[in-house]
Amino acid sequence: MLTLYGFDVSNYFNMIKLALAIKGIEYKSVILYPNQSADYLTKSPMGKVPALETEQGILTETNVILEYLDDTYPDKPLYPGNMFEKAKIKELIKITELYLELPARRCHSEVFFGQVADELTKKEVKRALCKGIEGLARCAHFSPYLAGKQLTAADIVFLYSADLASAVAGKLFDIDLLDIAPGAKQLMATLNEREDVIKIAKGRKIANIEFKKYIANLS
Ligand SMILES: N[C@@H](CCC(=O)N[C@@H](CS)C(=O)NCC(=O)O)C(=O)O
Repeated sequence: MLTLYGFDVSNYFNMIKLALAIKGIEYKSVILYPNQSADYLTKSPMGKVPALETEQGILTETNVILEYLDDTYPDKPLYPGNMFEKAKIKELIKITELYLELPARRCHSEVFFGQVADELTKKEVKRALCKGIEGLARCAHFSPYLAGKQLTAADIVFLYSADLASAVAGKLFDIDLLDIAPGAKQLMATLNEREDVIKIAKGRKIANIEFKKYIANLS
């Protein structure tokens, strides 16, 4: 059986949980925070989560895991069969990660953990997030899903990355990020109504209590 390493507050971990839920794949979870212990580094080279243990070995990097799951469990596909269309899904995922997720992360400490980021960082992040959502708006369809009529892996990544980016933009810059991409808010609402997404959100809320204590003890 597959084993998923990570914790329920992690948006990347939740991307994999949602993919597993959509596909109805059985797995067990080992709850752990990212860490640099010698033991965990043998599993996850950067000490990050998620990591997925398969019968053949361990995989890390969320997009890699999503593709592995789709190739290995083809029921309820998360990528189209057509190679060009598949590449377009990967493009959407890459754009979401590089231009929304990663810039927003630079300000997570201020937005979620109350540690103030410096002004230059905030200026850069504000600019990057606006450019990122504008870029996504240019290549996404939002009809209703990111790439068209079918839910794909790009929607899973959008759901868990754009919500955090949007929280950063709202809290630090008073910008409604999702408003900049017509259709993005509706898609976010549609995804958030799904039972599997609601279940994951409940787990996240509960896990957040312990995670906040863990973070407070670190500082
Ligand atoms: N590129 C990685 C990023 C995963 C990631 O950043 N996970 C966070 C938790 S949400 C983490 O492990 N952070 C700890 C760290 O950056 O050292 C992926 O796609 O899986």
